[in-house]
Amino acid sequence: MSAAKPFAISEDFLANHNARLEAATIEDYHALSRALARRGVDAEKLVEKVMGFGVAIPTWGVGTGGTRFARFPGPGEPRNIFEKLDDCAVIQQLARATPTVSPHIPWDKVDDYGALRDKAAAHGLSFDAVNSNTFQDQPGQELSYKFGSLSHADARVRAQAVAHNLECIEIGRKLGSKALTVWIADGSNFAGQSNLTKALDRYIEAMREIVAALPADWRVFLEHKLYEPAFYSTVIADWGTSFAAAQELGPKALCLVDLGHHAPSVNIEQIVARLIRFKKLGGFHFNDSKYGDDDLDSGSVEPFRLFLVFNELIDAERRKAEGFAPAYMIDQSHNVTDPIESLMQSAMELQRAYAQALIVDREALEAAQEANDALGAHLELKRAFTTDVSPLLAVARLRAGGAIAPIEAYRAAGYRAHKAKERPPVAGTSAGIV
Ligand code: PSV
Ligand code: MN
Repeated sequence: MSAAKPFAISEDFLANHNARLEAATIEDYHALSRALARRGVDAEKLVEKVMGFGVAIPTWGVGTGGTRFARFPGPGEPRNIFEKLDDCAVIQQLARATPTVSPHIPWDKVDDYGALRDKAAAHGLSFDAVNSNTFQDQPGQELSYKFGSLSHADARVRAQAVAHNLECIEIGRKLGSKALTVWIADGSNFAGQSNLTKALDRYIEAMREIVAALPADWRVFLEHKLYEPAFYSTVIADWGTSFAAAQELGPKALCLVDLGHHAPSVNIEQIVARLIRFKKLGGFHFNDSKYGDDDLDSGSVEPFRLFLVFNELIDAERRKAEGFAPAYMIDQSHNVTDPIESLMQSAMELQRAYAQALIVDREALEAAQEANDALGAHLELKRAFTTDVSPLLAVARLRAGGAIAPIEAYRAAGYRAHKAKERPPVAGTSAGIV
């Protein structure tokens, strides 16, 4: 590897790229502002809200992902967490919606977490929830997670899994994080393989130890998932189990909704509304899916569903729902795209859904609901959803110092080609999810 300074997109380059698009963008923004004003919506306030929107990038998302069949690495992939942070910084530089990073331990383990925190800070980034990993065995690990972790029949395996989560909390403290996300792959593949009740009991007991070790200002997010890798039963399979466990575990335990972790056609926005109602919505892993846990890019398959989720979030925000402070994180696997492009596009789709949900006429919606005007209520949502807020998002990015057109700017800058030269692949690089 060359000792030269790693390539970065210069502010001059960005300014020149923006300059060519600025006049048309402002013109479109003014037209949109006028249209919104006729509906009583102040575009300037929306721009401010959009500028305040942030979603965390998953460190594992900047490497090319894969399936259980294969992974096709892309050029110039980051080879370690420091290079991953460089890529996260570009995403934030151009799209201005991702000021935080969600790390995964042990994938992002280093010797010096102070250096990692400093590197992130130098990029203007900070750390969101730390994700633990007891769904894989690590080299040199004493006991295997093949038959489970926090719910394992063997107390020694459970203790090892608890210890890993405590280590994640310690690492998170050093990184300035304030939350731990726990997803377990525990479950069974055969009817009768596992005692369904005892498995959950053991999980809750193990989680109690983790909750007890949380610093006072920390939260733990329980992530449910219907199936995979367990295909007959999963210990934390659905939001009901997650919610009940979080109730037993107390106020620091909240539920995390990964959009791909539900049965097909389940009403995710209603799950979100329920969790808000019970003060147990901790956060999200955003992605999109058509069949299962596809880990496709946010908003790429079902943008209307994403909008409906944000509609519930804005509804809660407006009525100042008690305990409502969800953490927003992306959790995707980029198998066929440049991960940086996918993450910028996803962050912008999330901002889009957020802005569209903000322009719903809530008084008109409520009036229609109260009058049992089913179509009228639906049309209020559709009016917001079909509004093209792109110029508004572009202006928010421009004012925040980002790119009017992030993907075009990224391509024109040749970032990936530079990284391909700087980062020759090394054997054993574990980029992405396989
Ligand atoms: C599991 O499918 C999951 O959604 C969990 O959040 C993991 O931590 C993540 O994917 C990465 O594999
Ligand atoms: Mn997830």
